Amino acid sequence: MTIRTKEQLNDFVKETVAHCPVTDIHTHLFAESFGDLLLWGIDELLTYHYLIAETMRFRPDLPYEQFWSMTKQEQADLIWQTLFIEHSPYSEACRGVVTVLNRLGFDLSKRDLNEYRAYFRSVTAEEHINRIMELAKVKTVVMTNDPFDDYERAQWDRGIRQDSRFQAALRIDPLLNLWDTSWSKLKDQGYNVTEDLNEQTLAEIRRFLKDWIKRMDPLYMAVSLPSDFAYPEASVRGTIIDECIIPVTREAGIPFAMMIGVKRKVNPALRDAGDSVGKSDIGAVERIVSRYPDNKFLVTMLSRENQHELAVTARKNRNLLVFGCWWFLNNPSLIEEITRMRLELLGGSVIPQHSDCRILDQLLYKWDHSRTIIAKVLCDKYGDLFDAGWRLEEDEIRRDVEDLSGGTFWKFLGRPDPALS
Ligand code: REL
Ligand code: ZN
Repeated sequence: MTIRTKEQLNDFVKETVAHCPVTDIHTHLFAESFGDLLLWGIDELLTYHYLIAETMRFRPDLPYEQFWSMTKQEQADLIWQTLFIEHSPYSEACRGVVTVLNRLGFDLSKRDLNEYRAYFRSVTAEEHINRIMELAKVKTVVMTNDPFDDYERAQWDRGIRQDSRFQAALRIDPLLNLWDTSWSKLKDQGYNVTEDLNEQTLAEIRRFLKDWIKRMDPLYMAVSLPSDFAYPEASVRGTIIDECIIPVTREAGIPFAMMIGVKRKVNPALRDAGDSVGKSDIGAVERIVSRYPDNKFLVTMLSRENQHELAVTARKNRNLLVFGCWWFLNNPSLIEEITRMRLELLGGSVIPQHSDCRILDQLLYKWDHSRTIIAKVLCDKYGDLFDAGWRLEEDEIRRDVEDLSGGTFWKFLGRPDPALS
């Protein structure tokens, strides 16, 4: 049906974006079969590292070690008291908790953590996964799977029960960022490597990657990279990228996902909350994607300053797919600015958002909040077309929204969307 008025247009866009099932291409969530790796519930929500960082700002006299020595429930109580009772929870991470509690139907006027806790104790992980994914309208999530993590490796060794809603991504940070300690972990896994990157070691790294690709069937191979990431580079990282990552991902037909711009552990006492951001050199991205036109690259960058040049670089290289507003960019003001700019430069050949959820329940807020902004930007873009005399069919809008919600991702991978089969 053709859309005839601006009002009709806005209503239809909002409705379509709000209800379109999404593929969440980067999360830290896990299928139930991974056991304790799957985090959910109120105490996990409150002890999200974003909220730990915010709490510590209001508690200058609390020694970090004292916080870490508390039980999870005590930490959650302190965070709730500090960020939700003594202050209003309008930071994006705090607002997220409020959205989740509201979407789960809790009485927010009571602000009673124990009542929320009782609910979470009363449901099983399986029930909760089904409920959250349905409410959030997320059909597929991509996990972050780390073959260097002993607990996770043990789960793969036991044999994972498949749940096609949870797809794997092979994460290899230790290989590229911490070779001086990770080479011995490869050795422990039976690969004949030495710290020196000789031909045999490089061949064994390739064997390691191929074995894990076979085992996990990942949608892509991923790494987070520091803000001073350089390419090409005569370094351990540069060598492993050229000699191992590039040929192995090309042969497997999977993208190499680079998440660039993190400064790890600027405040180690904050643990996971102690990482920060730095501006990166877009030249490194330009050089790697243009040097390997037969490889596919998924790229997200952490600093606001890199966003425009990243979108321009994607215009020049069709093997580069830009994704998400990562971490410190996942705030309404920045999502709006970045999404607007990307749609203007790239049309629908972009993945506007991923959630980065660490806790299952967060799917509710991360996607609710992002959908509202994506719809707002789309209304403006379609509205401009409307003013210029272009009349859209409902089916055309539906198609575009499906692409932005995951269709573009699956086409880039060259794989069918498992949720559609
Ligand atoms: O995948 C990553 O490297 C990051 O997204 C995480 O390290 C980070 O802690 C995450 O929670 C950010 O949202
Ligand atoms: Zn992440």
